[in-house]
Amino acid sequence: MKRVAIIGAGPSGLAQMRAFQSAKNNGEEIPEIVCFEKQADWGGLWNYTWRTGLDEYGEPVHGSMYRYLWSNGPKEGLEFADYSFEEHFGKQIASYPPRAVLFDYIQGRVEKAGVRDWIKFRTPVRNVEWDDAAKTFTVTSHDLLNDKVSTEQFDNVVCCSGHFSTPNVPEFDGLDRFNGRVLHAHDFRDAVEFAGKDILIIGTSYSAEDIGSQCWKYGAKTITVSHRTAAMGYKWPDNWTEVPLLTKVVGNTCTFKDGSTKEVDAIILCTGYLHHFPFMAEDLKLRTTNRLATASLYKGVALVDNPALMYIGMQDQWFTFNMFDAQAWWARDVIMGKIRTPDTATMKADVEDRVAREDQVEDDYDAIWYQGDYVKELILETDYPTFDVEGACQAFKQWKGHKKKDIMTFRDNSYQSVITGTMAPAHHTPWKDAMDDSLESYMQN
Ligand code: FAD
Ligand code: NA7
Repeated sequence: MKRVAIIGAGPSGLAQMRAFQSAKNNGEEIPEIVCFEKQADWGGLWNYTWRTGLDEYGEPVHGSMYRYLWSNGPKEGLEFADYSFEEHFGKQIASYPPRAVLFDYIQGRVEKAGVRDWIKFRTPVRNVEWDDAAKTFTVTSHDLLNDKVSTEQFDNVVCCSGHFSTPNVPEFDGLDRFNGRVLHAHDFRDAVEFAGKDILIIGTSYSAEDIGSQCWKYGAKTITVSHRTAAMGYKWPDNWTEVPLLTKVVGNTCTFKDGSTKEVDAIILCTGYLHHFPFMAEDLKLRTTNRLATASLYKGVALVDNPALMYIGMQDQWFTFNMFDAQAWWARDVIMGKIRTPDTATMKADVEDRVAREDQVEDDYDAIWYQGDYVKELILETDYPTFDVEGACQAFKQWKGHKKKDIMTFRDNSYQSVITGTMAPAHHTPWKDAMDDSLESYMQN
């Protein structure tokens, strides 16, 4: 019997386990699965922790999520095709659930599947190597609870360790003498800390937009967002300004590329994350930037130089949970011999084609459909339940429109489920006034 190691029990690793369990349910003989998870529970980033820096075992804290985080895109774009929100909650729910609600939903499917026993919690993978003669991987892991290091052989490894955890931290002149607090988005936990403060955010992507919005919602005095490439350009509240890139910091005074200045109390670096796989041997490491067409992955999943190793969820993400599912079902079928990977030259050409097509993408709408087409391509090759991917793209398009209309009210909109066809109800309270982000409060619709 084949043995498969899954690294990480976040949404991608859970998708991989659900894919195998679904084949087993259909009467197929599946490989032995061992999932290694360094945290004490599943859910990946959705498993909130107050900790920052190192955890109680001296391990780097994985979590990058913060209190009061609500989904930054409509749930109708990420719904599992085999487990709808209505199946989980017994009713349709509003479109932008807070973290705790999505965490509950993610858990529901795998609790039903009964795969928890496949996971070794509190067990980080320390090393993965390929033995070309034996055609096996040697995986070394560390059981932190018993302080025991073990080595095992596997036929395949599926790396689901995420790529929004290791911060990308640029340097700016004078930061070392700044008189306030400097932190990366990875270490941001609670907007209340910044109530009444003047804050500077560097970056213009999701973290910048959402952490800025959180700070605004919870009472920051002013928000200044500094961009390297272009301003976000939304209609921001009056106490929100967009400025060019930070050039230097003297005391509390920040100077920007256009010569303008601003006194701030805190600087939050929303400058993205690194794909970081310190546990992989050099020849197995995925080296890519955060983009739609990841380097070196055939079909965005199998490592071209060694397709026995798969990476799930390594793309920049419009689609998330349902894309991880599409990838996981495809990886499962490669591992179970139902899909054959072609020769190396053909796999390389596939990557080049994906990169070239991404380079043609002109705007966010093109990017949404590019990734939608990718999801469609993968699900056509497996028995993952077909769903209306076009409808999910349309939900993302409406979402973009709602953000352009009003960035502080976009979460008050509702969309139609592409799985059940039901329209989401409006949430009982507008997002900007909804301070309670608990599951209990959200379910009171
Ligand atoms: P992760 O969720 O990062 O899980 C990876 C798992 O691997 C973790 O449990 C980790 O402990 C484990 N792991 C890592 N290294 C090892 C190791 N060496 N050994 C063993 N285990 C290991 N997506 C959305 O759809 N909607 C949102 O609103 C949204 N908001 C986000 C907000 C923030 C702040 C961030 C950072 C991301 C957000 N995302 C959102 C995107 C997010 O990437 C996905 O939703 C999802 O969590 C990715 O799942 P994953 O399993 O690939 O990675
Ligand atoms: P992203 O989406 O990778 O964005 C990173 C941002 O950081 C982007 O605006 C970059 O600007 C900016 N950046 C990166 N390096 C620098 C330097 N050196 N100077 C200034 N600005 C810089 O990361 P996010 O954290 O926003 O989002 C990641 C996930 O978290 C996402 O999926 C969400 O769901 C939540 P650029 O445009 O390249 O000039």
